[in-house]
Amino acid sequence: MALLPILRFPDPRLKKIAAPVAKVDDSIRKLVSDMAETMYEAPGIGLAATQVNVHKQVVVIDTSEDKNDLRVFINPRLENCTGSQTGEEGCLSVPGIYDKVERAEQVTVHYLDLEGKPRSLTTDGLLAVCIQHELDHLNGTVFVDHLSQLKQTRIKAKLAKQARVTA
Ligand code: K1U
Ligand code: ZN
Repeated sequence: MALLPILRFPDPRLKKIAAPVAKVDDSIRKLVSDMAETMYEAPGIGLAATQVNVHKQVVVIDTSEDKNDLRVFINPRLENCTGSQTGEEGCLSVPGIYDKVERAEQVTVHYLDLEGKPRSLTTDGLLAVCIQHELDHLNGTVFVDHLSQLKQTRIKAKLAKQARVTA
């Protein structure tokens, strides 16, 4: 296993659109393993391959308290997004920034598992939010893109200042 470097907003590589995985093979399983290690170490509750500069449709999520319920979504597709919920989101690519985002309350996601088998999951609450946040990453969208231009400008200035201080 290996820890992978996480791209930081506003890195333009976070805007790339991820390609579908043609075959779920050992290279994809190794990527998933490395992404899971990176997510747990961060720590975070989700990670999209885009964030580690791999532009393939792969997502890992674990919203459990005990960090023992790893979920893997390959080539995920959302369907039947219903209702709405608004909650604070953070992002490992936007460290130290949290803000409210409106999302669907319930979603169904179709995806491939680690054996390449088609699966689907209908869920709500935090897991539904996290799925929507991670699928946004695969489409080149970061949660701050949902905020006002004024907030985005302030966030960019804050992150640039943080980067100068830590340089
Ligand atoms: O995509 C990411 O950068 C991961 C992100 C996922 C997420 C968080 C909140 C709402 C929607 C999606 C994070 O994991 S940020 C860190 C975080 O939320 C967290 C960290 C430690 C413990 C619990 C939560
Ligand atoms: Zn994120």
